[in-house]
Amino acid sequence: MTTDVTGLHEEFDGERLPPGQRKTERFPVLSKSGTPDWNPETWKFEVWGAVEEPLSFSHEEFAELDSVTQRQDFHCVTGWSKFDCEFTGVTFPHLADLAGVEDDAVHVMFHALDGYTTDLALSDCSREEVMFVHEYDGEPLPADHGGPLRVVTPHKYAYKGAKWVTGVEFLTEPERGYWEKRGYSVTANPWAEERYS
Ligand SMILES: Nc1nc2c(c(=O)[nH]1)N[C@H]1C(S)=C(S)[C@@H](COP(=O)(O)O)O[C@H]1N2
Ligand SMILES: [Mo]
Repeated sequence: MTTDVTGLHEEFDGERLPPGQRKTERFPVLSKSGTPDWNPETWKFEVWGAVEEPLSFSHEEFAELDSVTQRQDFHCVTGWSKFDCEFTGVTFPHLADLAGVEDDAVHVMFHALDGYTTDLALSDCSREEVMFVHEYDGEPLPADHGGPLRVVTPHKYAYKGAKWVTGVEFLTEPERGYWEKRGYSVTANPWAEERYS
């Protein structure tokens, strides 16, 4: 079953195509550096910080978590949007429940294999459409698009979705990620054109 969340722009009082974006049929690849190698034997995904139960999953263990499939739009801050991506993965709220988020957690940092980081308020992550994705259009997520595992954030510009994600850190005070340190918006709402801060 596929849940269609391409209508979420209504919540932000915007059109499906956010202002200043153009629609592309391709799925461009955008990375700060190249596509990192990963080893299925040693790959780990970890949850730590302000949680009751820090978690660590092998690739096999992560694959056993409950997955859902959603149809989502994807908005890159450089100006392209791709509609109707089918992503399969584990929702952020499900993973947060497994770890038990502490009451004083307010912010989240995502960590990735290429050294990329990105930060987002916990309230912006606690949504069913924020997912840890391992399949795209029914196939294993291609390495260029962040395989084996990436985050997607259809209500935010796509730099909030860490490719090659290896961990989630729950923070009691906001910290800044890779692009956020370089002047990109922390909140990144495409319908308010929050590109820079
Ligand atoms: N680990 C990592 N994740 C990343 C990036 C990156 O450089 N490294 N780039 C971000 C940016 S700016 C965008 S637009 C999307 C691009 O995803 P795509 O290459 O699948 O289109 O990934 C985001 N996640
Ligand atoms: Mo981007």
